[in-house]
Amino acid sequence: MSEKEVKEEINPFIGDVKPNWCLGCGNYGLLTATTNALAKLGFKPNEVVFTSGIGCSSNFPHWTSVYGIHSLHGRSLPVAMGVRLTNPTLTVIAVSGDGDTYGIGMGHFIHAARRNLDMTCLVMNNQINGLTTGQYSPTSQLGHITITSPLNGVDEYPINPISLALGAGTSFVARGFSGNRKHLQSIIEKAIQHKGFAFVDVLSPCVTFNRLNTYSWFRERVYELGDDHDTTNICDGLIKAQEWGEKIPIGVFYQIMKPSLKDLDPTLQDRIPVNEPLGFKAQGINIQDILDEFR
Ligand SMILES: Cc1ncc(C[n+]2csc(CCOP(=O)(O)OP(=O)(O)O)c2C)c(N)n1
Ligand code: SF4
Ligand SMILES: [Mg+2]
Repeated sequence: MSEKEVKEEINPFIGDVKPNWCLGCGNYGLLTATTNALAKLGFKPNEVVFTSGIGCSSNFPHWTSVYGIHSLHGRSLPVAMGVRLTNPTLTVIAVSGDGDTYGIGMGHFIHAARRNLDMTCLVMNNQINGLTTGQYSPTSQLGHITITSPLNGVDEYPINPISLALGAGTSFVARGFSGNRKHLQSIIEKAIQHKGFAFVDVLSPCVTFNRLNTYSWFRERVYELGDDHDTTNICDGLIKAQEWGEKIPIGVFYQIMKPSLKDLDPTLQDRIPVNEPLGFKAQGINIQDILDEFR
C-alpha cells in the first residue's frame, strides 16, 4: 500500500475497540505509526501477532485487529520468542513499556537480544510507571520528583536502553519519538523488515504522570541521525548512544545481519511446530489406556 492509500483507506490493522489511553498520550503516535507501517508493507492482519506485558503501553494489542497476547508483567519477549519458534509464518511484534521491559523484564530483554530471533521489540519509554500512577521507572531521570521519590527525587542512575541493547548483541538498534510520527513510521518499517531481533526505544511522553519529559522537552532536544552516521559500526553506535541531555539523537544507531538461534540450532530449522500433532496423539498413545492403568 502506498502512503496515500493507507491514508485514504480504512487501515485494516486498527481494531474496533478505541484506546482508553489519556488524551495526548505518546502511545497513540506509536499505534498509528505501527499500523500504518504494517499496511504500507503489505501485511494482512492475520499474518501478524502482537505480544505485550502489563502497563498502559501493554494494552496496545487490544486496539488493533491482529492476533494479540496480553501476557504477564515483563513477559512480552518470552511469549514473543515462543510464538516465533512455534509458528514462523507469523510476523511477531512485542510491545511494552519501560517499566515492563527494562525493570521486571530486563533479563528477558538481554537474552532475546543475544538469541537474535526474527522479531520486533517496540518499547514505549515514558520514563515512568504510568498504569500504576507514576512511580519512577528504570529510565526515570536522576532527580525526578515522583510519588516514589518525593523528597530529593530519583537517586538511581537511569538505564541507557540504546547502549544496553548494543552491549547485548542486538542486530538492529533504533530510537524514535512519538511526536515525530513520520520518522517513527520509517524506523518501524525498517525494524519489521530486519531479519533478526530489531529493537526500537520509542520516546513516548506520559502526559499525566511525567511532567518533566514532555513533548516540548523532547522537541527542544531530538534530532535525526544523518546519512553520515555509519549504522554498521558498533563503536559509532555506542558513541551516539551516550548523547542524552541537550541533544538526543533519534534514528537507526546500528544494524547488521547475523545468524539467529534458529539458524544455528538444527532442531529448529525447517519446522512449523504449530502444524505438528501434539502430546499423546503425536506419540501414538491412547490416553484411555493410560487412564485404565490407574483404575
Ligand atoms: C508481577 C507484577 N508486579 C507488579 C505489577 C504492577 N504493575 C503493573 S504495570 C506496572 C508498571 C508499568 O510500567 P511501564 O511498563 O513503564 O508501562 P506504562 O504504564 O508506563 O506504559 C507495574 C509495576 C504487576 N502487574 N505484576
Ligand atoms: S497514564 Fe500516561 S502512559 Fe498511561 S495512558 Fe495516560 S498518558 Fe499514557
Ligand atoms: Mg512507562
